[in-house]
Order: sequence, then structure tokens, then C-alpha cells
Amino acid sequence: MGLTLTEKILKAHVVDGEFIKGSEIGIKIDQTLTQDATGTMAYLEFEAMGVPRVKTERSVAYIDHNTLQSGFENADDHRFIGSVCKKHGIYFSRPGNGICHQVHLERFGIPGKTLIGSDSHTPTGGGIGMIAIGAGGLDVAVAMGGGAYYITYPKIVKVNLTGKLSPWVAAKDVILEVLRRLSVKGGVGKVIEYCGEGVKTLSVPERATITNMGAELGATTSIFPSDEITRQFLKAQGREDVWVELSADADAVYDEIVDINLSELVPLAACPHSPDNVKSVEEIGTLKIDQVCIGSCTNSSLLDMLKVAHILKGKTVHPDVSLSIAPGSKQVLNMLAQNGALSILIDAGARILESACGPCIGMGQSPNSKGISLRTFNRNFEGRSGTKDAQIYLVSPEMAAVSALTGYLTDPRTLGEMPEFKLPEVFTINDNMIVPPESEAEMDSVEILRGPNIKPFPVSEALVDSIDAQVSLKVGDNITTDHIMPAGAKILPLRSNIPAISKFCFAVCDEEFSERALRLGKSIIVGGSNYGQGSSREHAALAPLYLGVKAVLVKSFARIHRSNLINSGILPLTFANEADYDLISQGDELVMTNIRDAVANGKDFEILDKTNGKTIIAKCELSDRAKAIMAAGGLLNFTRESLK
Ligand code: MIC
Ligand code: SF4
Repeated sequence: MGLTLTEKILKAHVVDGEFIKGSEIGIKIDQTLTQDATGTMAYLEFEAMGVPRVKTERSVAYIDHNTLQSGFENADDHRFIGSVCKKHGIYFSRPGNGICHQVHLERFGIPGKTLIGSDSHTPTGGGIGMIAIGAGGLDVAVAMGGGAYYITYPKIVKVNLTGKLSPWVAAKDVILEVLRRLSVKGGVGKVIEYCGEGVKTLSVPERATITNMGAELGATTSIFPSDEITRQFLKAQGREDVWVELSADADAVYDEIVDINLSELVPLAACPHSPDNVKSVEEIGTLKIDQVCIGSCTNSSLLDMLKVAHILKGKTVHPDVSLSIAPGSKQVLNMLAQNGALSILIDAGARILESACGPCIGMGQSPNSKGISLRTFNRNFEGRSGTKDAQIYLVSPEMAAVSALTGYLTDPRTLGEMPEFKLPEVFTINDNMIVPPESEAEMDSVEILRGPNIKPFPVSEALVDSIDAQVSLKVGDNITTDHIMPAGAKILPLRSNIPAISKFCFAVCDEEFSERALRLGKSIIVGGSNYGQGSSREHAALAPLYLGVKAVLVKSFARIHRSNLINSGILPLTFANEADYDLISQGDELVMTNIRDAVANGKDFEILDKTNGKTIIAKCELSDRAKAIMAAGGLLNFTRESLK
């Protein structure tokens, strides 16, 4: 029986466990990446592990999220990360060099290698045939220290692409179509593998848009084959030597097959407030817009920018619309400058932003009150743009650009004939903003520069045997990490200071939560299905840990957040019977006993709701390794113990 591409790469990297669907395997990690908003914590954790030098083939730290420096905090964090990199063997991509996923694809990604990143959009690397997975900072720290990364051996979904995209229909529309069909929960426990004749019609940046936003499916990752198109891309980046051809065997067996005929796709938009709320322009109808933002790790490649420049050429942004554009990397911005496209964008009235995440994470460009904003990004969760009442639509760069001119959501196919947009045969390469680490001989002389905002992070105690605590919060389905631990310009600078950032925990849902939880001392959160979807930010586990949350009881979890809870020593429980969710109210007192036995032996938890006298059965299905992590009180304790 033939193998899928995913199986081939996983088999070449497995160091622990067996290849049985649904069971846990440990894989060797070749590369890691961090970004600054999760990176400070990841490096503090790395330091706490006491490993002097990273053991990966390549580890890179990017500064791209917290670039709005309205106080000392962010600049201090950049300096801290820079000094850690120098000392411990990590490459440092300086602020201004670009968004981690874009730069990693351009300069470091290698087909067939494994990559984990402390950012949920790490699967962007799947665009060149990597197994690239988003993870919590602590998992990345462990991988930097040479430890394996553990995943549930995934189901593998084949997305069979046929046909060719019609003019003005974009890669963004492909992933929006996949989201429309599978939903934000549809990828949980799965790797999405793109195959079929249609693959050959897509360039690397287009493939990367698709694998990037595969994160919104909840998938472990997404991957494309590495073929002649990949070779051309790497050659143009001066890295042809790292290319290898990779694809699934013809007789590979998949768990599911999704057929997509590219020729049949139309321009789509994800409507507020979920990336899977996908509709065609026709279905949405007339929509007057206030703002357009082009950029983010999903759509900020040179190809995207060239399309936008073509559309804006010689025109002016509609007077009622604010258009911002953030090219994804210094390379992209520089090439736009060199070939004149930047001048076209400026001329049309675009507000050019630095190459960073920017508005995607609420770092500036928040819309006006009740503003309608079209964005080429990957997430449109409520509040993420920095205002509570904005309506965010996720669209392709083509649709964004044409709509910026008309002032209304506009189907780009109205533009008439589409010229051919080709990637250059050679990109402008200048890695002068990537600082290599100090040599091993010199590393001891490097001083770590710590700002006053960098505070120690909370570490859980070993697992307790009983919990008697109140439900401090009850929330519904599809709670995102942006609900649990909001981002934005005001809160992000506190990422290295858990006591301070915890004040904003769940502020979007309930402003009094953090005070209440702190007052209770220990408590339990109850939630619905797909709890913790979205980002990899471990702050969504560390802040609750700091606030005394001992267990989270939900209908189902999103993958990365569940691991972050386990890594932090918080019990991740699911209702044995989902209907029992209705039995519990906020404020109820819940009692759990024999916890250690239930965790160690995979037994059901009997939870007594003292307030109403009912008994609820919960499950805590953990791998043997996760059981040991829980018993130790989190991954850091576990790793320290295993290093003894
Ligand atoms: C995001 O897109 O939500 C982020 C900000 O990049 C996060 C990481 C973070 O919260 O720092 C992610 O996707 O993991
Ligand atoms: Fe940055 Fe947005 Fe990409 Fe997250 S999704 S890495 S915030 S650009």
C-alpha cells in the first residue's frame, strides 16, 4: 500500500510511538520558529529548562507582532529575544524584516523537513512541502532543547484539486471554499493534503495562502507536494540546493477525500465573525465599506502585492474608504520599490504600513464605530480588530483592492481581462536583517537583556487529588483564544507579564471574570464545543493558571489550546454527555475526587454539582505522556524531572 506525503515525512521523523491513527507519536523537529508575542514566554521557558544551545537544525526568532512601540515594553522584549538568540544559537529576524511565516517560507523553509512554531499559522510552510505545525511556546522550547514534539497521529484528508482558477478567482477563494465545506472544526485531528492536477496550476505563494489558512479548519497542518514549481521558487530565492521532490504515492490511501474543481470556484468572502461563514459576493449583496486592509501572513506575498498594484494603477482609493497595505517582508517591500509598484500603491492613496502583522492582530488600524472592514487576513473573530462592533470580512487581495476603489464589496471579475502575474525568476536577496547567533565559543560572553516588564511565569503544582471549586465562568461554543486572552495594541505589550495580562482574561465575554477568579482563588471554567480555537498563544492557558483555574470542562477542545492547558497543568475535561452542559450554571460549586487515579487510569470523572445535587460524568482522555505531564503539574515540571 502506498503512502501519503504526510505519512512519508512523519515516518522519516518519528522517534516515539506507533503509527496507529488516533494514537500519540513523537516526531523529531528539524526547525523551529517563534514570533515576539509568544516568543518572550517561549524563551523564558527555554531558559528555565537549562539547555545551553538549541539542538535543532535551524531555529529562528521573528519580531513581527508587537512592533507598535507605544511604551518601553515591546522594544524591551525585542532586545531580550535578540540577546537570547545570540547566546543560545538562534537566528534573529529583526523588526522590519517581515512576518515570520512569509520570511520563513522565503529564506529558511525546506521541503520534507519538520517545523514547529509558536504561532498557529506555522502551516504556511506546508506550501513548500514541509510538515509545519503550530504549537505552544513550551512545546517549541522543548523542541529547541532537542525534545520530540507530540501529535495525535492524524487522519489524512486528500483535497483533490482539478481544473484551473478562473481569472480574478484567487487562492484565498480555494481555502474559503474548503472552510465553507468543512467548517472551523472540520480539520481537528487531521492533516489536509492537497493533490491532483490542479496543484500544478498554483504557485508557491498561492499554495502558502491555502496552507496558512488551513489553521482556521482546526487542522494539525496542511501540505502541498514539492514539485517543479517549488524548485523554481527556491531557485529564485537562491536556495535550489535544499529542494527535493516529494509527493504522495499514486496508491496512497486517505481517510477522506474532498474534490474541488478550481474552474468552478467564484470569489468568496468570510462574513463576520467566523472564517467559515463563507458567502459569495452575490449572496452578501450590497455592502458599503469603510476600510480595506491588505497584508498578513495569508496574503502579503509579492504576487499578491503585484495584483493589487495592477488594480490600483492610476486610480484613487474611494473617498469613504481607508486602505492600508502591509507587504509581508522586507524582500517583498523592497522588490515593490525596485519595480515601481510601491509608487503605484502610494499614488493611489494606500497607507503603507511596515512589514509586520499590524492590523491583523489589532496593532493599529482599528475600524471606525460599527465599521465594515474588508481584510485579506485569516481571522475575523469578534473584537480582534481592536473594536467591539467592527464587522470584518475576509477576502482575496483582488477583491480587497477593487472594493477599495468602488467603496462597496465588489466582485473582482468585473475588472475584465486579467493580465498574467508571474513570479520573478530571481528575488532580491539580502539577509542583512537576520542576525546569526554567536559562536559556541563566544556564547558565554553574551548578556541577556531583561526589561522590567518581563516577569516570571506561573508554574502549576503537581496534580491534586480533589478539587472543590466554583464555576467562575460559563461560555458557549467556538470560544476563541481571542476571547480567552485578547490581543490588540493595549494588551499585547503585556505578553511577558502574566500577572498584568491576566487582568484582561476573558474581558471580551465578561469584564469581571479575572477579578472574580482571583477572588475565588481556585475555580473551573465551563464551555461548549471547539473551545480554544484560533491562536497558539499559551497565555490563554497561563493567564487562567495564574487566576487559579484548575480545570476546564467543555464539549470539545481545539488542538493547540488543549495541549497548552495540559502543558500548564490545567485539567482538560470533556462532558461524557454533551447535554450535561445545560445542567451546570456559572457560580455552581463542583466537587471532584480521586483525580489522580482518574487521570492515571483514564477513568471517567464523577463531578458532583453541589449547588443542584446532580452528578456529571466527564472524560479526560490523555496519552500516557500527557498523563505523566498532568501528574507532574505541566510540561515544564515534567521536562525538568525527565532531565534529572
Ligand atoms: C494570531 O494570528 O492569532 C497570532 C497573534 O499570530 C497568534 C499568536 C499569538 O497570539 O501571539 C497565533 O496565531 O498563534
Ligand atoms: Fe501575524 Fe496575523 Fe499571521 Fe497571526 S495571522 S501571524 S497576527 S499576520
